[in-house]
Amino acid sequence: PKVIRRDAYRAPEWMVPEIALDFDLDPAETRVHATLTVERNGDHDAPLRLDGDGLSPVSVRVDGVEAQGWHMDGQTLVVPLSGKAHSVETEVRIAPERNTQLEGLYASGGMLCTQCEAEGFRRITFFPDRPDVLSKYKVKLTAEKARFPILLSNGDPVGSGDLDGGRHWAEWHDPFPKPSYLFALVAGDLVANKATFTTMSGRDVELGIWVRAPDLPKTDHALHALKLSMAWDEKVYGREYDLDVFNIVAVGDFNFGAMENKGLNIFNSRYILADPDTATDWDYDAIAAVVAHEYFHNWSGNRVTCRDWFQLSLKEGFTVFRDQSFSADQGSPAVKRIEDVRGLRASQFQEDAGPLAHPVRPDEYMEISNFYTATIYNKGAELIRMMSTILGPENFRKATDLYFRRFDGTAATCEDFVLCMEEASGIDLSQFRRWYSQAGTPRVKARLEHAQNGGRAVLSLSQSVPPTPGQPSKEPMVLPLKVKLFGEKTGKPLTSERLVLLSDPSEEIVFEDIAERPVLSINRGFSAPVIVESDRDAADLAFLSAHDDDPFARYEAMQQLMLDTIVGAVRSGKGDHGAVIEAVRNTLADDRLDSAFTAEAVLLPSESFVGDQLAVVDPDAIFRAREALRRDLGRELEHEWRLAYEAARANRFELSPAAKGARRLKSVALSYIAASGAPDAASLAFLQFEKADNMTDRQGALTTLAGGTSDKRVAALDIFYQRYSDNPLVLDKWFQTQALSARDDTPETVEDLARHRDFTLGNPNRVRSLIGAFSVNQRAFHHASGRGYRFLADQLIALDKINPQTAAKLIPPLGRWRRFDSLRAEKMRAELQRIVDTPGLSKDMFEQASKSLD
Ligand code: B3K
Ligand code: ZN
Repeated sequence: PKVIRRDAYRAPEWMVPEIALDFDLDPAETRVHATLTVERNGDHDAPLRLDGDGLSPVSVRVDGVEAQGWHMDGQTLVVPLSGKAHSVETEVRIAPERNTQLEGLYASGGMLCTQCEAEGFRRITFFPDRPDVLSKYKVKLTAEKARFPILLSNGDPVGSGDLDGGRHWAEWHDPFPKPSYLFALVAGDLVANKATFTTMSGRDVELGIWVRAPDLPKTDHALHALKLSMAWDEKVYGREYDLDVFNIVAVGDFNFGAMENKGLNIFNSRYILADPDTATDWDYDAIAAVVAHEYFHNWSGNRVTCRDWFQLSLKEGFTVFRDQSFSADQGSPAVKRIEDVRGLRASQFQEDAGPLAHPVRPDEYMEISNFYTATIYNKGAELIRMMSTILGPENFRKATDLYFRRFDGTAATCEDFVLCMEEASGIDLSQFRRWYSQAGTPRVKARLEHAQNGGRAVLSLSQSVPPTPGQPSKEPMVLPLKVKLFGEKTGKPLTSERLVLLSDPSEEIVFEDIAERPVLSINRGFSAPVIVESDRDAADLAFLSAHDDDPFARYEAMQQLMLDTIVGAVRSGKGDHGAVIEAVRNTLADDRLDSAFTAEAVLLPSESFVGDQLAVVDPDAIFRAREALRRDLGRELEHEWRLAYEAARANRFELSPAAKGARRLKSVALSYIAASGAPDAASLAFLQFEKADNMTDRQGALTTLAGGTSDKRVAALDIFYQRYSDNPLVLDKWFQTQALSARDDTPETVEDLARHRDFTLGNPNRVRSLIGAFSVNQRAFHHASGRGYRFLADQLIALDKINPQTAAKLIPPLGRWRRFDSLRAEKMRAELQRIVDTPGLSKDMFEQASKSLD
């Protein structure tokens, strides 16, 4: 496959200011007629080249007459044109019901819908399918009225009517020029939960969340989140919505979370549907975050779009930052930051340390679908966050205002964004730009020295960025580190918080008048996405976990203490658990903390995060060391866990942050009670399972039971299955809970589940809930026999034929082979090789698997 390079960018040869699309919709055969108004861009005599994928033209007309001399160059339609502007018409036939890739126009649950980002539009019609070609769309949809009573597209509705033979039509016009990746249509038997939102300038917008009739009662939360998002973007960024309608449609088969098509968002149903019986608190929060994310794209992505796909983080990093800030404002900012950092470490840090590491603005790709990564999204969001920290809130807002004003209606670059940051603030970000070009997670070494009586403390900082594929050596970065010192004796702050901009390879920071031994609090709020290595010992970390006034830093100190303890135990074979137990005891006893924070703070770092600290990952040793600590925490603090459990149990079900926090702590406490080996743990869990009036409690209890050996385990899994067998989103939880189980027999269980009658490779959510979950279950996936690797490769080879995009996303766990012992590494490589050698492999899979082998 061909490699696309960022520096090969050329402006489009032809622009398409307008397009009219006429769809005759039918699942078996849909006719697509397109009329493009094309304009030569610049002085050249190149023909018009229109991207296609699996299309062959039924007819090609230029300025109303049958075209002469057109030809196909591979998948591309080449039309010679003589003048400056023409009208070009094409007609193609496509078969949505045979589209299993879920890209382009496809069928899902009886409806027809589209997914075009990044390059799906070329599977619908011939077009210059690149984000810097912006067009005004007029779309006419015709379909059988009984099967497809609702016909939606981008923009505002302009007309509809009935036709002979039971068919009807609807027409939509979108006044905002947009790239083809933002095109969407939906045809189906749908109902809407509707509301009106009045914008800041007093315009009424009709909102609609469209679902199949039985799902209507589960749409209130998404609708509410949409209204909150619209108000938040007005208040925080001054951004107002711009069409008369805003529609969201939920579909059951979707390759990722959701899609920000102009005025017609299409969502994976798991990010829309919720009621207490079927959705967890986590689901509720994720729905609000994704609704907000897609809505925020209306400005950061749609009004200002990307010049080319190398600029993807321009819209994704910025929009993730915006949705993170929104969620922080709805609940606890500290807990939100903890969750985001946990996610960043679990996915992005691993990506940055492996064979698929790439810069936030990549230099090359084979298949752009492979670059919708944690680096583009989450590290990209950290870059925006760092700039907002460096600029301060007022300058940051000035800079985003400038960006939106200057680039409205255009396709911009990451560089354009940084230039606005500089211009609005007067701050030079030359060196900061390396964050866009250098891959790899920076490491910071921090040593604090205190002259006994002199009162002066010196913080020595040094930084390095590890080599990554294609980037053997790195330049120093700008790292905004929030730092503060605390007095060990008094427990009080000795300094105010300082923002240190570390930009040299090493620097010394001096603090005067430090009267007592200081303890270092660094990278507070996770102000820079880096790995900090400090010389703080267990006592310092325990101290910070109790006294730091930044909740994130408090959490971080506890995590580091737990991590050091587990890593120490893996290395030496025996664990000293005293410091962790005392720190957790103090945290549980601190009644000023809210429950959600406490629940996060007392959770042990994941097995895979422990693995990331070791030169060679030994999954079994890590599991044993971590379980031993869990068991001791359970036993030594059994009384405290029971108190916490009982206190949380007293809460009634509601969706307030306090009640959600209580449920979170309840499930954590339950899992520690089970870890203690208490004889009544299984019956406690089973009771919670049976009596639960919400999915958070029910799934929490099921998770505890599914990870254990009690005979209640099978009963609970059966009851759960029977109760929800007609609800695909809840069945996903049933598969996932078993795939994540710590039981010894998880590899067999997962192999059996892949043959279960409810398992299908056709639905991406189901695939992720079983295969995706299993592949991040460190101990089960890395079973020494290699059966986990073989299972994953078998599934991915089969899935590649159905849905290459979803298959390719699941390659990374195999690409971690360098981190394991040679026996495992060889088995992992062999499976990657088997994938690469598979005849007819997709470009998506080839890129991921071949890069992972290197
Ligand atoms: N922009 C889409 C992601 C498209 C993924 C294409 N492979 C959703 C989002 O980030 O909001
Ligand atoms: Zn996005």
